[in-house]
Amino acid sequence: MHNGTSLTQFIIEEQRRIPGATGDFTSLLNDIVTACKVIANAVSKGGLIGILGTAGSENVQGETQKKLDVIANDVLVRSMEWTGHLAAMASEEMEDVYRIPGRYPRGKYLLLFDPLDGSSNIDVNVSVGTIFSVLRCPEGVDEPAVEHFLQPGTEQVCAGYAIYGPSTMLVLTTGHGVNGFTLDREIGEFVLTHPDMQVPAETSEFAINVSNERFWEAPVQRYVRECLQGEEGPRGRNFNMRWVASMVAEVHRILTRGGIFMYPWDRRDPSKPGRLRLMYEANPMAMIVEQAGGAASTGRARILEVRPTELHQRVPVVLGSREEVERVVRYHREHDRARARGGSPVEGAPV
Ligand code: AFP
Repeated sequence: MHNGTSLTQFIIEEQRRIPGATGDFTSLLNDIVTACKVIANAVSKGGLIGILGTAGSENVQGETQKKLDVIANDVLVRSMEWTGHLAAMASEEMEDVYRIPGRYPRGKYLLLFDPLDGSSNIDVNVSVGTIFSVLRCPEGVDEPAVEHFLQPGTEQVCAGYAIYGPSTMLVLTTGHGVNGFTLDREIGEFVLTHPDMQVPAETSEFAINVSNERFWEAPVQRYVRECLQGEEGPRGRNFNMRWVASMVAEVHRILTRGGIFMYPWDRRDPSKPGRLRLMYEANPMAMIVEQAGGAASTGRARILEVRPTELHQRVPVVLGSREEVERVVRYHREHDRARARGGSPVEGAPV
């Protein structure tokens, strides 16, 4: 028997603080949590039930789908479509908006998710996760379409992720701080283990895929070069580096012990404004990190204020400890000013 606060209890107590709350949102969250438990179960079985490897298909971004990508997407769709809380869903793994079938009641929320982030890690048994974001469906909209999802991240009602690591955790914000819950498998409940998570303001740890270094813009190259120079460089201290290739794992580490995570724009394919997706990766993670006292930027703009134009839009991401993110933003500003004074523009770079 655990002595802590269960996630169910936590959500209900939060609801009681909101005058006039109907319990609709509470039920929605509980349904998401249940879906994450089902995904956690499948992820933990891995090779035992033959679900490792590729599914033999590609998603809308042209990326090879893993069997577990498809399974996790299906679990979320099937767990959420009948509940009556959603008007529509959108996912990394589905090209179009998923409308709630006519046989089920429609609700007032829109759900976006990356069902299994970091799925390239599944076969090597490294942490993966589910990222989700909840928006309100605009009033009077019966048939939600892409345009109704295209709301800036500041409009998110709630954001969270589940991380399937050595333990399964769920980290959640409804705009009043960030709380982390650990799944107690014996009782099947998430229990509050990390109340009021805070990103330390300063850090000496950075996460970026350095193999892309030659394709980055100058401000990112400058930031990383200075970190690598350690005690002998302008930062005057040594830095450590991590790269899991699973954004959920990187953000979770940053929430736990600080750091900065970057997936900046790069020159490999100038038509792509970044690798990570705005609506179901960058926005929910930006809301969580900001709610925990950190910052999240494209390098040139606050992520949560980016006006989305496409469902599967990509965006450069710099997030984590506030002071480090502000430094990277300053390097971009200085670079852009120098460029405006006559330096040569970087072809294709986002402005
Ligand atoms: P997948 O979900 O397709 O595995 O992508 C993971 C991810 O979107 C993000 O979680 C990682 O930070 C990033 O891609 C890793 O990208 P690289 O393989 O280019 O390092």
